[in-house]
Amino acid sequence: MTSPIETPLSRRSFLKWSGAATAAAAVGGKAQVLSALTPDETKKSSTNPEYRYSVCGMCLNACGLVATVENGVITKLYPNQKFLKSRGMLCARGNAGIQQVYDPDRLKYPLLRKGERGEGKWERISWDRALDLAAARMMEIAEKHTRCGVMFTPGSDSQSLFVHWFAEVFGSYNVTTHESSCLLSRNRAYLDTFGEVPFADVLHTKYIIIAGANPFEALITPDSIDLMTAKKNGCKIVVLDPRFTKTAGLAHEWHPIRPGTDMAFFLSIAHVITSENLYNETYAREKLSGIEQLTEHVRQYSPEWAEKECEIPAADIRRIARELAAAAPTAIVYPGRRTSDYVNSTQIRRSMAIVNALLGNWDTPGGLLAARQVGLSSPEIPEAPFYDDNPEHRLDKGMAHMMFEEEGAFKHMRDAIISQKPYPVKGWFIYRYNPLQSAANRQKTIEMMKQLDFIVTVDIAMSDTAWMSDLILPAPSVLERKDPASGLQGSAACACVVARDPVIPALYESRPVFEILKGLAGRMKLAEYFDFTIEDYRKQQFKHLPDAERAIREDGVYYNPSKLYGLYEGKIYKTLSKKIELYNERYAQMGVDPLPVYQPPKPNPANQFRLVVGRNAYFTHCTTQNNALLNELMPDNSLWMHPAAAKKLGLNDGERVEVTSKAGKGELSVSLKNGIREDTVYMASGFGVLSKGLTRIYGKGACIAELIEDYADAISGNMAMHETFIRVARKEAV
Ligand SMILES: Nc1nc2c(c(=O)[nH]1)N[C@H]1C(S)=C(S)[C@@H](COP(=O)(O)OP(=O)(O)OC[C@H]3O[C@@H](n4cnc5c(=O)[nH]c(N)nc54)[C@H](O)[C@@H]3O)O[C@H]1N2
Ligand SMILES: Nc1nc2c(c(=O)[nH]1)N[C@H]1C(S)=C(S)[C@@H](COP(=O)(O)OP(=O)(O)OC[C@H]3O[C@@H](n4cnc5c(=O)[nH]c(N)nc54)[C@H](O)[C@@H]3O)O[C@H]1N2
Ligand code: SF4
Ligand SMILES: [Mo]
Repeated sequence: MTSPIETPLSRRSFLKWSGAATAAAAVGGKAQVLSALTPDETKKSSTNPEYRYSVCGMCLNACGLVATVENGVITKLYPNQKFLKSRGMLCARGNAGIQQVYDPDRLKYPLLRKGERGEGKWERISWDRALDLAAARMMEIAEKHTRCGVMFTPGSDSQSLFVHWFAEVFGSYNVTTHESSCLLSRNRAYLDTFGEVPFADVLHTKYIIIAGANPFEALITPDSIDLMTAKKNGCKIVVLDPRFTKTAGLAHEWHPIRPGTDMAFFLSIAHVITSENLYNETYAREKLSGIEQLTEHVRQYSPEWAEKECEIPAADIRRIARELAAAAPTAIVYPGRRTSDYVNSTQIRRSMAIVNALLGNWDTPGGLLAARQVGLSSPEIPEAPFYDDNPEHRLDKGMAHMMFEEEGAFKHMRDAIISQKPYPVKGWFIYRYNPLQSAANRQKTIEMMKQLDFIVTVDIAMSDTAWMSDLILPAPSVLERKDPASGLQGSAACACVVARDPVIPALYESRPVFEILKGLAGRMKLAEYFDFTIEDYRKQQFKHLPDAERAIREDGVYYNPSKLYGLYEGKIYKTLSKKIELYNERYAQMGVDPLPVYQPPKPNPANQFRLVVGRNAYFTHCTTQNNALLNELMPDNSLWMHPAAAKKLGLNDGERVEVTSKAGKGELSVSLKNGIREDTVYMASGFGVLSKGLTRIYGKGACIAELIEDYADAISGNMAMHETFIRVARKEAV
């Protein structure tokens, strides 16, 4: 390929689009970092650099990129300017993706545990031996405990679909994903209101309330970038967050809401809108189900009442409700993303969805839009075998009112494995998932692992979960592999298709999970179910998209132009009432509150703080803390605490403290911040690791997963990570 980055853009506009500008913003303006993002290899001159398209895999956003390859080495990653979903951006983590490839800490060979679990003694073994052993151990478990005796946890990755397929043909329904620690309660709430999980048309909106989300640090493309553009175009941004995040910093208004009380705020907004008749009555009659019940229900939730709960002045709530209604339908309550926060998260998000419904913003410019299909076909695959000795249900069945069958709930699955009820599970296949850092209550995950006879992890790094496994299989980075096509519907404005080809061959002995599963299937008499290549698979996916392969070859991305607004004109909603449900019939039938009923959060016990979690722009969950380029920005984590709260405890900035919850403890230093409520503390995730294979961060900071107690949302089973209170004490005093 000739250089797709040599365009007639001026240097200034190139910088804008290259993401250098965005990266600088994302890393808080630490410009020296940008020079660090250029590896030594770039300095070696090459007369003939090659440019290859790929797609960033440093987080789920999958931004298009162009890699330069010189003498077989990747020397730089540029954003793909034709990739509209990320608006031509590559963030700091995306730039640092190069370090993931060449990180000396990378897993290189299959490793078999020698000593006790977690002791860190490993033997390098051949792939043949590794696959023979994994297949034999999984079959042993299947024979003794049925095929459901092996749990599968595929992470967020474009090859995870093969892990799902493998679990199906192997015969286990015990599959759970990271999603039950992420967004399931939001999905539940919007599906149960609109019949769809929507995308927000941030770019065109005029008024947006962002509650429990932080898109200027927790990057979601294109929302994070579009929010800036919308602001320039006059959009008003209101943020509710107990912390003064970067989003709060760029907003017009920040309200440090009392944690866990968002429902009070939104029910009260609904109170003002209904009691002052600020909604479109014709729209309500035609499209909404339950306007009378809602009006009656929210009568009790006045702004004066809500102020006592959420600590946002009644006058502000009333004003915001009126402003919001005046901007409708070009106004949004941002649906949010990670909603693994409270035990009533689905109902909290329902209260936000209901306000969106009152604004009449569904399917209109600057509102909430339905997902568009990008046109990929599902490949034809043989029917999975049926195993008649299997139990009837998945292990976590019925442990929440309305769990998603595909995702289940890791928290509930773990409880069931610990109790070995209703039936025993003894094996675990883990792909690109690190629950020892990402799931609440690390000690419980360790307790669960003690019940298991065989644990195999496929990862690129020695994560804590790999560290505690019996067999580790090294995976290549996304820049080294061929992936099936993925439809990125994550943005209404630019639904597209991507498909990776290797930028360089896989390093060391790493193997993509597809090859691993094929190897296992062959050893388990299941070869016929994996009798295809990724190339074959892709061909079938593109069956009805004749231009896609060429577009991906030429531009690195394929767009399927289709209608953006008005998709629902003349269509019925996929809900029981066939309308947008303010009042949810199905909930009523199941004994769940059909309209969200406010439940106050648990009060802070004396001298304890509510611990909240949240991201920053340098890190992806628990993956990039050990990345040399990003680690430089934040080498460990600290406890955010308000100076007034610290004063009461006699703590100074930077002092070491011990933090204790009912689940566990840790040690780290205190960072005094005016931008956090006095009753709340926060720390970044991914530190306090068990794994000595993460050499830059081992021994640094405290592990938040150790502290968070394991609660779950009652409706979706999504993990509830903001229900924990912690004690903080000076280290010496303990
Ligand atoms: N405390 C706290 N906990 C949280 C959250 C939080 O904000 N704070 N967020 C929650 C949310 S929203 C989510 S989505 C989950 C995410 O939870 P996880 O999915 O467990 O988190 P990741 O950091 O994405 O970890 C995935 C693993 O994939 C590995 N990996 C990275 N790239 C590759 C690759 O190319 N191939 C392979 N095979 N492995 C790779 C990493 O080394 C890591 O071990 O965490 C949840 N838990
Ligand atoms: N840089 C970066 N970007 C990412 C990711 C990443 O790991 N790193 N991960 C991606 C993924 S998988 C996800 S799910 C998304 C997550 O995207 P978001 O959901 O936007 O991210 P969080 O950081 O979890 O934001 C939650 C915010 O809610 C605040 N909060 C806590 N309690 C309350 C409360 O009771 N009420 C209100 N109103 N606010 C509260 C927290 O302080 C925090 O700022 O980000 C995606 N983008
Ligand atoms: S947001 Fe950043 S890390 Fe995520 S895919 Fe895009 S460039 Fe990569
Ligand atoms: Mo997530």
